[in-house]
Amino acid sequence: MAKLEILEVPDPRLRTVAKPVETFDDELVRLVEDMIETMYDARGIGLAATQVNVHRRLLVLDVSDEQDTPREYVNPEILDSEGTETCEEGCLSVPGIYANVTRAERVRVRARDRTGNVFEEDLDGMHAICLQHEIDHLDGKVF
Ligand code: GNR
Ligand code: NI
Repeated sequence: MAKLEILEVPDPRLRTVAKPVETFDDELVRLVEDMIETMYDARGIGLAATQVNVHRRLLVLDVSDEQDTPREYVNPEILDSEGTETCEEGCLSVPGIYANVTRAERVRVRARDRTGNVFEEDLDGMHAICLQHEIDHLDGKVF
């Protein structure tokens, strides 16, 4: 596994809109593993591929207290969302800055894992907030 460099503002590469992952190969498996390692090393609860200068639609997150439950979402799509919630968010690409962001409180997401298996989940709390934060990165947005 390898730790990847995290881009920081005002790097214009953070504004790139990521394209779908089309090939589920060993290189993708390695990228997912490296992103999980990079997220833990940086003490983040999520990381989007955009932040490591890979402009493909995948993200990892781990909102567990023990930081032992990494999750991966390849080509995530929000199918449905409900409610609103405002949270003070941080971002590894914007060190030292915290901003109040309002997002959906609950989301239903469809995505694939590193092997291409499709799954759907209903998320709430930090899990929902973090997923939406990471999808913003894939769309070239930084809070
Ligand atoms: O580590 C992170 N913490 C965080 C806190 C509140 C809302 C969102 C986040 S995501 C952030 C890691 C990051 O920058 N992911 O892109
Ligand atoms: Ni971020």
